[in-house]
Amino acid sequence: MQEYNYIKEQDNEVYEALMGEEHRESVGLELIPSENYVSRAVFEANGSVFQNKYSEGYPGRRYYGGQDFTDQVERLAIERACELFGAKYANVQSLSGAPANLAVYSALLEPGDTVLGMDLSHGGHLTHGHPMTHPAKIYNFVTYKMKNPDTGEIDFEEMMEVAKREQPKLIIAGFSAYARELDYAKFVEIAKEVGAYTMADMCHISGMIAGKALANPLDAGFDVMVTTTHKSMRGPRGAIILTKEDKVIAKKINTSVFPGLQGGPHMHQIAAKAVAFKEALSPKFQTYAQQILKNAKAMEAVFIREGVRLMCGGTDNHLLLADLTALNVSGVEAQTALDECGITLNKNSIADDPRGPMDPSGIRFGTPAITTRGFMEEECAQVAELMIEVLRDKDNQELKDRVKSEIEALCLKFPIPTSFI
Ligand code: DSN
Repeated sequence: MQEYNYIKEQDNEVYEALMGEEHRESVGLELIPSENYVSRAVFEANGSVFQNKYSEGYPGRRYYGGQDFTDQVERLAIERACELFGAKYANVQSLSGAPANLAVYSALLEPGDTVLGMDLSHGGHLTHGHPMTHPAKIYNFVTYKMKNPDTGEIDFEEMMEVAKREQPKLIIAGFSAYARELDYAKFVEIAKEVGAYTMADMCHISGMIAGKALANPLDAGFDVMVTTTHKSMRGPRGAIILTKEDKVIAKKINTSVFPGLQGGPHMHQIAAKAVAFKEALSPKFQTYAQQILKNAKAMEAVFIREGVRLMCGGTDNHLLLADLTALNVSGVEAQTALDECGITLNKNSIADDPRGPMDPSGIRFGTPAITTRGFMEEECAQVAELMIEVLRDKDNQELKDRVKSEIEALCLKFPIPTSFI
């Protein structure tokens, strides 16, 4: 457990909240597929002296003095990000996923331009055009869907038709609730046909791309790739934007991030990204990335065996989406019951969900965080079995108490690691 001696001494209220969260994370399982645990080295960099510095601009071209070490650490982050993903250019200043996506839109589009992205209800992300977002007020978003939610097959014929009709300037591949590998070459083919840029929003799966366990969209010819750094990458909260080799696009993106959308970069976060990227470059990270996928398959096997409907028919990546309609449990009820047992996941809409987004039919869960803890297929299957037991009898307090004890025992056996090496 982390010591917070200075906070303890001067701010008891925050100290209590910190202790509460430390305890919650140590005795419960994190199955939200976008969450993870960072090493102490990443923590240290994120809480470091770089927090104190303003560094508007880019290495070698800053507006303020005193930049010897900010330049050093930002260059390290850039070099390592490029090496990880086979890119020539990287912007490592973007604060998180939503601003990173907006930075790419602002770099490549004019207000009113059309963007083609995956429908939110079929797995796309809020920032790919949900009407409540600011980008949706600036750009015209149109969507593509899965042809068959039970296999996850994307309807590329429809996508081509929509692209020809709507003439998008940008086509997005990427998702936050979709469980199959994407055929990136197909996206590039359609984009070429209509003269659109391609952007891969790989926030969820970048850890597995970095770890060579999943395909890299930059290798298939994507213009730009965006990813957060705190999900399967096991880095600090933040994002990066990568360009394979087009200098003009990379320059537009840098200008769009600063001064277009942001002021001083968060240098402590950039230092922590550099530390995380070094970890991700190690062979151990490749083993981790492979294990995330094996663990998701182990959970998939249990859900399929028990007859629970999985969207996409299963998973090729780190996440699973279960439709609980047949179990007569809503996503909210499932989330609440499992939370009581120390299993944290999120309610989630299923494709064309008949229920609303705040009370959807499904749950979304995944394996990056439990794999960081050291879980293998056996433990993941055990967790899936416990989940299904609870879902089938969600009001049984005795059962939930027993499951909670079993989860706590697993957590004790697999404590959150402090060191990456
Ligand atoms: N909130 C993240 C997720 O859970 O997918 C993405 O923004």
